[in-house]
Order: sequence, then structure tokens, then C-alpha cells
Amino acid sequence: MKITNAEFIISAVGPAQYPEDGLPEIALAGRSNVGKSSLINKLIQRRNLARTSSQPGKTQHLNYYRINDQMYFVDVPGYGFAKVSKTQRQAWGRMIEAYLQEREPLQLVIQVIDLRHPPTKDDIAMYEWLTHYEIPICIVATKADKIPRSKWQKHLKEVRTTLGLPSGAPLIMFSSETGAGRDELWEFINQHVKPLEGDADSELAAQELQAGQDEATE
Ligand SMILES: Nc1nc2c(ncn2[C@@H]2O[C@H](COP(=O)(O)OP(=O)(O)OP(=O)(O)O)[C@@H](O)[C@H]2O)c(=O)[nH]1
Ligand SMILES: [Mg+2]
Repeated sequence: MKITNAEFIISAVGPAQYPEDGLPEIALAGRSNVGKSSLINKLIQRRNLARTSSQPGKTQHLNYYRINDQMYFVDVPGYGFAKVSKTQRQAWGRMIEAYLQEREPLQLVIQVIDLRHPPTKDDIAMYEWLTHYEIPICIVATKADKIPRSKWQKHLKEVRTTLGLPSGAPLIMFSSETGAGRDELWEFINQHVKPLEGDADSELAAQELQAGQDEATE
């Protein structure tokens, strides 16, 4: 996928601030510090567009990034972050749940988990919640560079078993450090996210998306 344009749009605190142009949205969900923002940066090949940090809980709003004027990546606050007040955590929870359940342009949730460890209780709860609401989901197991290649399969299997992923459910291994899994994830996105229909611009965007896909599969 060739990224011609990637822009930070807004750090939204609620629906009133969500974009209104109807472009498809892909949300990144996952535990604090698991590597959601780094994954966005790697996908769009910008070093630091999405803010990353070694301190968990940095991303506290829904951060919108517009990619090639075709889609948004929405960086969702990490779950399981203990160092904020309970009230604050509940407020975030409500906003995120409402967003995930009701947001019309949302076409895909990328749930990011850490390949090094078995999915946590929070990961499992999130996965079950998303599947319960029939939200299209792709599991991405990141930080693959942190474990030896010889152990990848074993860890992937553990992820599948612990989450109870049905066979055929998408699970992609990733590393924001090395870029492993980047092409595969773009291919998945291009196959599963439908471009906005209706005007000449988006027709063109659809063609470009297709071209990007062809490029990725060559
Ligand atoms: N080695 C390695 N480190 C990574 C990878 N992805 C993220 N990290 C590191 O993990 C830490 C957290 O990454 P972030 O991308 O900020 O995580 P996040 O999920 O956005 O965190 P919050 O916004 O706090 O929820 C940073 O120190 C990153 O450099 C990866 O694939 N490999
Ligand atoms: Mg983040």
C-alpha cells in the first residue's frame, strides 16, 4: 500500500467531534502499551504521527488519522490501564463502547495483542465483547521481534487457543520494529474495508486501493 497522505485529524472526546465525511474507519483496540500507536505508524510509514510512549495510557481520546483521503485509522485508548481514577476509566469505557457499537463508518477493529504472552483476561473480554456485537475483527499479535522466530508458531497457537479463535478467523503476526506482517495486514484491510461509494473522488480512491492491493500481492 502506497501512502501518499497521512494526517492527524482530531483527538475526539465524543461523537460531536467525529468526522462527518463518512470515510471508512478502522479502529485499533488493545491493552495499554501493547503497541497500537506504533502499529499505526508502521502501517503508514510515519515515524511518529501517532503518539507513542513507554508510559501506558498516553492515548486518552479517540485519535483520528486520515490515510490517503480514503479511510481513517482510529487509535482507541488502551484498556486495562490502572493508573487513572475509576470514574475516569468508566467514562472512557462508555465512550469507547458507544463508538464501537454504534459508529456507522466503522468497518473493522484491529485488536492488538502481545505475541510474547498469552492473551490476558482483558484481551479475552474485549475479543468476546467484539464478537458478541458482531463487529468485524482482525487480531494482530505484535512485538514479534521480541521472540525468536523458532517460537512464533508456538505463540500464535497459544493466542488462538486462549482467545478461542475459530479456524479461519484472521490472526496476523506483526512487528512495528521490523515491519513483519505489514503487507499482510494491508492486504487484509484492502480486502475487507469497502471504500466510500458515490462520488468521482471515491471511485478514484477505490481504483487506487485496488492498485495498491495489486502492488502488495505482486
Ligand atoms: N520491540 C518492539 N517494541 C514495540 C513494538 N510495538 C510497540 N513497541 C514499544 O512498546 C511501547 C508502547 O508502544 P505504543 O505504540 O505507544 O503502545 P500503545 O498501545 O499505543 O499504548 P497506549 O497509547 O498507552 O495505549 C513503546 O515503547 C514502543 O516502542 C514492536 O513491535 N516491537
Ligand atoms: Mg497509543
